[in-house]
Order: sequence, then structure tokens, then C-alpha cells
Amino acid sequence: MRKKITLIGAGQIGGTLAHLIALKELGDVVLFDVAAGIAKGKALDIAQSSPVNGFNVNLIGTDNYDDTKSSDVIIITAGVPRKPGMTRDDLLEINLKIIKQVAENIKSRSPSAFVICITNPLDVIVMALQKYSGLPKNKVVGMAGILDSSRFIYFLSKELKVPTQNIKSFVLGGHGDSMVAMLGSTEVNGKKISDLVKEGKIKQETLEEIVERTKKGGAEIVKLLEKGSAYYAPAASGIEMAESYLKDLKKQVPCAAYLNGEYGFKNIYAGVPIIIGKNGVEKIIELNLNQEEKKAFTYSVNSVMELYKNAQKIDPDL
Ligand code: A3D
Repeated sequence: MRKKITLIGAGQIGGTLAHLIALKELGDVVLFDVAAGIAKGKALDIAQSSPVNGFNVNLIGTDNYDDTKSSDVIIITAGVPRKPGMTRDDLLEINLKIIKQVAENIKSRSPSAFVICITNPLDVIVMALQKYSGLPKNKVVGMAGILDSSRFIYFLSKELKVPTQNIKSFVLGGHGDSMVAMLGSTEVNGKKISDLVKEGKIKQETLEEIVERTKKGGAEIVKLLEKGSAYYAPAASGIEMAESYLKDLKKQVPCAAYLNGEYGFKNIYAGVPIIIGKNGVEKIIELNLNQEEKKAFTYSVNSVMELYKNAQKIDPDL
């Protein structure tokens, strides 16, 4: 039987997710949005491309949560994106309310689903989603690290004129301006990035500029688009997580996962490398961070904790 994938939020990312799921035939798609017309229109539009693209999955649009019942995977993008000049944290109050409603509806209809959250501010929203829904912590994860890492690798590949496939790196911590590019684990054609700096292949300041551009990668696109935020790369990143779960690929990917003592933190979601397989988050990989990375990671997780305290002030249920 085909898997059932529900997308809560049929906006820019939701629509792109639906299209990718159909093209990859990952499962049948339920596109849910409070704006029913958008969900129905996008589902119908994508379904009408099936004769051309040759995929065989069902797509429906709806504003009725009953249609989402017994989903295998749920990807949440419901909420408001940034406008130019806004930080992700500015979205907290409005998106928290939305996520509470979404969580209650998931809990009652799809308690066994693997749930991927994309709504910002990511780390705090995914933590709130887990609390509100009561779903197991290994089944509720946030998408951010794959996107941030992908941006970093792309910028490096352009600078070094090396195919992206030949670069290994990842970005950890919270999905905000304090995210941490793991330079100590960054390799280009199997060589450490620090060796490339020593050899003069890339200047230290250029590398720092790329790290900065990665941190502000989302804002750069918000500014260019003028309306809305990035959606192609965020959707592709969410799909990588869903696919690893559905096909039990056990990929190692950086995601916002619940920490229970790993990296010295407890009771908080933050971006770390995890293994995603048929059981959801099957393992959290603990990397050996150098002093500088440890400091930056701690700072980043502390900023997530601070923002979570603000969320608790907004809603004492948290
Ligand atoms: P957008 O195109 O505005 O789509 C959001 C959709 O959510 C709209 O169609 C709304 O109608 C719908 N919606 C609003 N309230 C509800 C509700 N209560 N229930 C169901 N649907 C609702 O935004 P988008 O798709 O561009 O972005 C969605 C979210 O993802 C935003 O919060 C962004 O900030 C976030 N985002 C996160 C990343 C990460 O890397 C974590 C990257 C890019 C965007």
C-alpha cells in the first residue's frame, strides 16, 4: 500500500513539497491548508501534470483534518514566513498559536506519524510541537541543518570551483544567526578545509565571509524575493528527511532533534547530526567538537533556550 504523506500548510514550501513527493512517487499526498482553495488548487494542478511526468500517486487538497487521518509522514509548514527586515524570532507569537492547533489535530488523528516541522522559528516551534502533540520525541524533528549545510556547501563549491558532491560539511546548532558551520569537519575532495587555507587555495577571510553568508542565507533570499522566503531548497531538504524515514535509508543528516544529555544539553531541540530510519530518529551522532565549535554550539543552543523561555511566557502550557 502506498504511504500517506500529509502536508500541513500548502503555501510556497507546501506546494513544492507536494510536487517533489509526486515526482519521486514517495506516497499519496494530502495537502491541508486553512485556505482550502490554495490546497485544492495546488493538488489539482500537480495531479494534472501526472500524464506528462508519468507519476502514479493521488493528491488531494483539503481544509478538513479528517482527511489527514492515519498519515505515515506529516510535514508542517503552516504559519507565516518572514518579511524583509524580520528575524525568524519575530514570528514566534503568531506561529506558536498556529502550531498549537496543528499539534492537537495531529495527535488525535495520526499519533504514529513521523512529523517534520519546518515552520519558524524552527527549534522552538518543533519543541512546542512535540510538547503540544505529546508524540514521541524520536518521531518529531525539525528541518534546518540540511538546508543550512546545503547552502554552505553550495557557496564553497562556487568559490572553490569544486562539484558540491565532493564537499562534506554540515551546519549545526539553532536555525538562527548563531548557527555553527563545522569547519573542523569540512572536507573538500577529502582534504580538510584548514589545509586548503594553509595552501592558499582559499583565504581565511573568504571562508569567514562564506560562513557569514550561510548564516544570513535565508535573509538574502527574503530580501531578493521581497515577498515570502526561500522554498525550493527548504522543500528539497524536508524531502530528504521524509525519504530516509519512508525507505529506512538510515541517512546521517543534520536536523533539529531532542537532546537528552547529548552534547551536554537536556530537554531542548537543537541542530545535530542524526540517523533517520524507519523508527524515526534512530541515533544522535555526537561529534568531537573543537574548542571554538563547542563554544559556538553552546552559544547557539543557549539562544534557543532563551527563545523557548519567551515562548513559555506567551503560553504557560509549555
Ligand atoms: P507560506 O507560503 O506563507 O505558506 C504558509 C501556509 O500556511 C499558507 O498557505 C497559510 O494559509 C497556511 N496556514 C496559516 N495558518 C494555518 C493553520 N492554522 N493551519 C494550516 N495552514 C495554515 O509560507 P512558506 O511555505 O514560504 O513558509 C512556511 C514556514 O516555513 C514559515 O514559517 C517560514 O518561516 C518557514 N521556513 C523555514 C525554513 C527553515 O529552514 C526552517 C526555511 C524557509 C521557510
